[in-house]
Amino acid sequence: MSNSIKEKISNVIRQWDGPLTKELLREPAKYGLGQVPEKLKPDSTTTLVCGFCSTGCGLNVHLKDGEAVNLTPDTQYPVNLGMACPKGWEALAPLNAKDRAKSPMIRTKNGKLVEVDWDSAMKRMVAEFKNVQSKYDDEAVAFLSTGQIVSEEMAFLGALTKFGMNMIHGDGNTRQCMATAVVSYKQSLGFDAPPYTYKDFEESDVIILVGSNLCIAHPIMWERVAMNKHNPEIVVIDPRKTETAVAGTQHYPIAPKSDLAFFYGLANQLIEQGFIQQDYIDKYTNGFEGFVEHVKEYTPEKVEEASGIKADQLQKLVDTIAAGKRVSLWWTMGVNQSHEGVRVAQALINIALMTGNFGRPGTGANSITGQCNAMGSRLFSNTTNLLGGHDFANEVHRTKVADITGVPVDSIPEKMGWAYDQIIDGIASGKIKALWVIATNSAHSWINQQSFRDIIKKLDFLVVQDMYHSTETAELADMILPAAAWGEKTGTFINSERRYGMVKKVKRAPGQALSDFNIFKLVANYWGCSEMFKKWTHPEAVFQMLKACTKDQPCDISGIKDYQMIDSCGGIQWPLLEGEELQDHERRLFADGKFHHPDGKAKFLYEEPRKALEVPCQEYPSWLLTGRGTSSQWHTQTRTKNSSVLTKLYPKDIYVEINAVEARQLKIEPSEWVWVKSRRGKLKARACPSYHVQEGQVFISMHYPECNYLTFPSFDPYSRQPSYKACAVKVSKMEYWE
Ligand SMILES: Nc1nc2c(c(=O)[nH]1)N[C@H]1C(S)=C(S)[C@@H](COP(=O)(O)OP(=O)(O)OC[C@H]3O[C@@H](n4cnc5c(=O)[nH]c(N)nc54)[C@H](O)[C@@H]3O)O[C@H]1N2
Ligand SMILES: Nc1nc2c(c(=O)[nH]1)N[C@H]1C(S)=C(S)[C@@H](COP(=O)(O)OP(=O)(O)OC[C@H]3O[C@@H](n4cnc5c(=O)[nH]c(N)nc54)[C@H](O)[C@@H]3O)O[C@H]1N2
Ligand code: SF4
Ligand SMILES: [Mo]
Repeated sequence: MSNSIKEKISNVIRQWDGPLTKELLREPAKYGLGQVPEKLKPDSTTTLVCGFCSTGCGLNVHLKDGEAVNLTPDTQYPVNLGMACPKGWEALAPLNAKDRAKSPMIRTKNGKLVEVDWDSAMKRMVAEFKNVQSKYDDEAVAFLSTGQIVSEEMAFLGALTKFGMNMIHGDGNTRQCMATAVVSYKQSLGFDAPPYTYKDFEESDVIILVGSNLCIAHPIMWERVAMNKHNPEIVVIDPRKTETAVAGTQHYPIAPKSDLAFFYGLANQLIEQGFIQQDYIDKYTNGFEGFVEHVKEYTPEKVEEASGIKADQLQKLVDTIAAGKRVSLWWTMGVNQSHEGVRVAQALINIALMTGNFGRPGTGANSITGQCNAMGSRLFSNTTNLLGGHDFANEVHRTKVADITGVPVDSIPEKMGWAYDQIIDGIASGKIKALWVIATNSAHSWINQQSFRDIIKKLDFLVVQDMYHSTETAELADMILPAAAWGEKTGTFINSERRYGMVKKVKRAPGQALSDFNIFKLVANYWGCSEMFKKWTHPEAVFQMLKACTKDQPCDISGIKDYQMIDSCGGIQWPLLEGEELQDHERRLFADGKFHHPDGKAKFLYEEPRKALEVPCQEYPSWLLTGRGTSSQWHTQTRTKNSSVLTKLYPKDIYVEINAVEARQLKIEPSEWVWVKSRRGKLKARACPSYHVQEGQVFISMHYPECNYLTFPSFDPYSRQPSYKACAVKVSKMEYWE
């Protein structure tokens, strides 16, 4: 299709997200609501970035009579080169589900949710929130948001709540997911800057995957590994023999939460045996001497004691790294979700730095992101930093953001708000009385679920803004706001390799559902602060402001002209400076060895390992590991359960993987229902005996709502990310009457 037709189509799509004021309520059809959608070019194709995982595949969506009818992976898109996983292929199916929220709903006194119009919903929400703020204080209203809406929406939410509605506390599900990577990069490199490009999967000769089940969690990144022509060693460090470990060339089944001792021991051997790049260390880093001293005590014996990995196996890994010319270390939730995840991630960064595996093709200490726009939330959610990686406490930063966005500088708070767990604690202690939850399903995904549910009852008012009215969290809500979903609205995502990609409206949202962007606009109107947001007219206007916010930051994208440029380039990685020509589709950071600390050097950071707060004991003898189950399931399943294709590809019932020898000892047969109990709760699951989990460990996938009734609430002290993958449980046979 020619570019001019593409441009016309995207212009039409953009019109659908036109300005919205109270007028919308008088003339809904004019704004694409109600019965009369404005038609797209009848039969055409346009490219969108997938709305599930952070890989960010390009999908060609085919329209008929102005509505998306099906899709095919884009063969030209530099990320996926014509491939998609089952979720990508089925991305349109969840939009047509029966349980889509089509109208705002309010819970009546008898506990029933009833449909109301937007006017009543907005009046009620604003009244409840203002009431709480005047009865307690401004901080008594908080929000929980997401890595799964477009950056323009996240930014609007963060600005509206913190600048317009005087909130201080707001966080997102990115805390459950990426907080550890953010903090570790910030402390070590001076900025949250994942350095890699996907081409590095193809260019490495040693790929080390730590706590990352790439084959099912990021299948198209795995396809990029499969395209590697250097016959790479693929090393998997994971307590379980995952799909990725089976497909790799070396597996180190370390004991759960022994990573820190293991990687310090590995570093110690690399240093002792002289496999380091002293000139790189001298030129580009600080603190190496202290690190050498720190790791000295991590002898192979100590490593074996902590991790179960024997000296000769450790040596094999040392030799593999030493022989590698381009070694890359990649990590995901096995590292981030830990009581000491920040230091583990930094242990990986340290190894990459001291072996000179940074900034060159096929190298790096690389955090793989999770959700489609977790990277957007890291820069633009206005939670852990002020828009664009700025600092709330810095007056110059506040002034810059105020000037660009048109909000008064004194409306920008000087302090950062609480983290997710602190917000929940705040509800428990009565400091937070109203909560607005946007595009996350806390009543399934948050840790230690029974406690969460007990606490949430203490709220005076809970608003849930979701594309479905049936989520576990929506079921607890006092009010549901119906949101348009991916494919029904416009904006940008940033993928794992820092690539901006377009999301477009290719379908009309059902009923009265509005894009999150337009919901925020409505709230601003009813709150009485729309004047402050008069520059925030539509997603692309916000994009231009966010772009201006990134100027002179490491994530500077002042060289991206507009949406059209992102669209026609197949996505654009940050940074791209003003005047810089986009010459390469695969750009990595730190080729010049210049890091973002004031002295330009990276830091070696390390600490004594700490024991997990709950470990297996006589009564609860097994570690519970949790995580992704299949490539066809997405998180709390609100979307993937609505595809008849995907539901055929994963087990219907919750299952627990248990070591086959232990299952035999317990006389447990495959598929038999068993109890799994922890100190906090119990669940019934089908037994799945296998040799992929070690003795003394079991695995349950997070996609089933029961899973988090077992998990233990401990948190990394620096990132406050929950440690979802370590608690003590007991598996037992069910009695015949149970
Ligand atoms: N199909 C599918 N894909 C997804 C998602 C999904 O829901 N479904 N979610 C997306 C999101 S948001 C995320 S964050 C990513 C997550 O992607 P991954 O992190 O790859 O997935 P997980 O299964 O959560 O965890 C990875 C591995 O960590 C291991 N692990 C547990 N404890 C430890 C430990 O102490 N040390 C080490 N080294 N490893 C450990 C587990 O055994 C598990 O195999 O996936 C993304 N992709
Ligand atoms: N035990 C255990 N628990 C875990 C994990 C684990 O490994 N183990 N992993 C954690 C991780 S890494 C993550 S990222 C979290 C994920 O946890 P959640 O964020 O709770 O999971 P999702 O199911 O993705 O929830 C997204 C919600 O947003 C809705 N939604 C989708 N699109 C839109 C939209 O455009 N607008 C609006 N308003 N709503 C939308 C969906 O219907 C859904 O209800 O789970 C965490 N929980
Ligand atoms: S790998 Fe991720 S981005 Fe690509 S199609 Fe699958 S879910 Fe979508
Ligand atoms: Mo995640």
